[in-house]
Amino acid sequence: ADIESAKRAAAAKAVSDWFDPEATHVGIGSGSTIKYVVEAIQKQSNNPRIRFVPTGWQSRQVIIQAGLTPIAFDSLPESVMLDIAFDGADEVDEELNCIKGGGACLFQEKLVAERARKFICVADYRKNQSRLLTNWPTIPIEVAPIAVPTVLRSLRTLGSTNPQLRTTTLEKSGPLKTDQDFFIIDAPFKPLLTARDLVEGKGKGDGSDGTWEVDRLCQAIKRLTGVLEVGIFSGLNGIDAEGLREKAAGKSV
Ligand code: DER
Repeated sequence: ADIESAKRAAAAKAVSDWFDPEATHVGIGSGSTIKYVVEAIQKQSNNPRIRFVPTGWQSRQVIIQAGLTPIAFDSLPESVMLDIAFDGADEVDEELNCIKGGGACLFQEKLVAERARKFICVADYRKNQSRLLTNWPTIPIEVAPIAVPTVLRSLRTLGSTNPQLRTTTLEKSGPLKTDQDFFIIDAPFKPLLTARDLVEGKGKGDGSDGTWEVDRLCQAIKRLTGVLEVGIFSGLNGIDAEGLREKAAGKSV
């Protein structure tokens, strides 16, 4: 099936299964699949009270262009949790851990995902892999510009073969800047072990034997001085990769 219809099918199912028209705060992620999520929400609800929380400049534009009302993440009172957040992913494993950051929005995406009672990952079948870094080869990492050389060096000691600063090609000479005016490093690693792999003794998962488990690597990178955030989303309970469910249902979306 063509990819756009797969994205649209996953988005339609995610919204029909999970969107509550009585919600007051809904997180909206970044990328291309999220446009179909917003389209489906717009069709289902005309509740003027709902506020949509973006995960960056592009996400805010998608909300505004759909005629929905955005509210800035940092204007939410501390007591407010989002009812739900929808977002895409670059890869999702069997335990619904995600690689995110293909669109360089991972920092605000993680802020919003963690502030939501439920996080729905909308992913077409391409993203559905048994382990992270099977099809998507690198972990996006948001880094303070001044710290790039030292973080590149540290990533090599963690076992990344060839971490690269993300530069745009035609649009702009020099590195890509995030919504926080930081840089992105894309760090390749071998496919990441799941928690079940550790139980089954498939490796230590702490880098000492060349294998890394999802959360251990996320924490090891997060600790590096100069790193703002890491494009590994794990342990977000309530995460539900609609694309996986579509695939599980055997629909060739
Ligand atoms: O950057 C991200 O994590 C995005 O959610 C993104 O990579 C997913 O993009 P897509 O929906 O265009 O595949």
